[in-house]
Amino acid sequence: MQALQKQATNELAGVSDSEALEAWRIKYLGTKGRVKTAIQRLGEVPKKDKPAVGKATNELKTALRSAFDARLGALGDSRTKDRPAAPEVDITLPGNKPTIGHLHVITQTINDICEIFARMGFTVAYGPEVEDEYHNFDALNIPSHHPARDPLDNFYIDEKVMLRSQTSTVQIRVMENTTPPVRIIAPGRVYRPDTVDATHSFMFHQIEGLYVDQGVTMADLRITLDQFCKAYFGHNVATRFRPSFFPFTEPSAEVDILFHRGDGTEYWVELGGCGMVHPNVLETVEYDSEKYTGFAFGLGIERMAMRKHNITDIRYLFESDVRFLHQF
Ligand code: FA5
Repeated sequence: MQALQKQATNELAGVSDSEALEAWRIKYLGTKGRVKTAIQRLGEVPKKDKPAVGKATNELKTALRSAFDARLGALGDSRTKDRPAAPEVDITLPGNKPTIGHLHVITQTINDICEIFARMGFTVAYGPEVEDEYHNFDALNIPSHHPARDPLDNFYIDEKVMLRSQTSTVQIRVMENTTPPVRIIAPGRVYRPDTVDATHSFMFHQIEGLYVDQGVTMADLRITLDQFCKAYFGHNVATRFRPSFFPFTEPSAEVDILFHRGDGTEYWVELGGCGMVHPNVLETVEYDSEKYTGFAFGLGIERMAMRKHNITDIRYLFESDVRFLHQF
């Protein structure tokens, strides 16, 4: 016992860091350590010597334990004998990088669309999302009895103020402040209490286009939208014009774009409405409708982003699941 104690104490004196101290603890005080072995071997001691040897073993254990605690304190280690070693900080490990965000796919789409129209000479205009009935309806030749004004089909704030249901409002706001020619596009959010499904949302984005000058024709409209679709979707994209009706354009059309399902089948999705600006609208903003003609269009931005990126459900765009959004 004395020899063991001497050896242990000598070794402990040479310990200079917590790693060596831990190795020392395992060697002498660990569950398979020298002290434990000594205790286990008590059985081999003759009966008459047992009390003395037992006592010496206990004293050895206590002595080494307190020598260990003293050394632990001296090394400035915050561990106590009952607590496991605190994890050491490895300052060479790479840190956790903060996630870097990027523009939402809808914002990217708006930027891309604006850039294409900019090349065709269109400048970007903006209008308010909280709008009055005059700009959302009256000035657009939508009479007070028109079903599109139904309170159930719009988000009214009070009798005369609403969240705009279309970006066509910006046509009026721009023409009120500009003498022709006018050539603008107007991207932005619009709101409608539509039932939400794979292609409809209660809040979505449109891009309005307006070109008023002398001699503007429907052929200009057709070629402008065709060129735009080719520039944005690629040269092989199929689009079509369908006759339609809007109070603020005459004649009016709807422009559709071909979508492809995974199983190889195809279907048309309506991208937006368009037409020649109605003379009543031109007169409302005090443009001479005998002298000037113009075209206008309003396209759904989500539908374009979905077609471009093969997104099958509009709701993905607004659920803000970053795993989805990171793909674009
Ligand atoms: C209009 O809003 C007209 N202001 C378009 C227009 C402008 C016509 C200028 C003539 C001249 P419409 O209600 O069809 O038209 O909406 C235009 C497009 O917005 C639709 O073709 C579709 O692409 C998109 N859209 C309409 N409702 C929703 C919805 N609930 N969710 C997502 N996109 C929608």
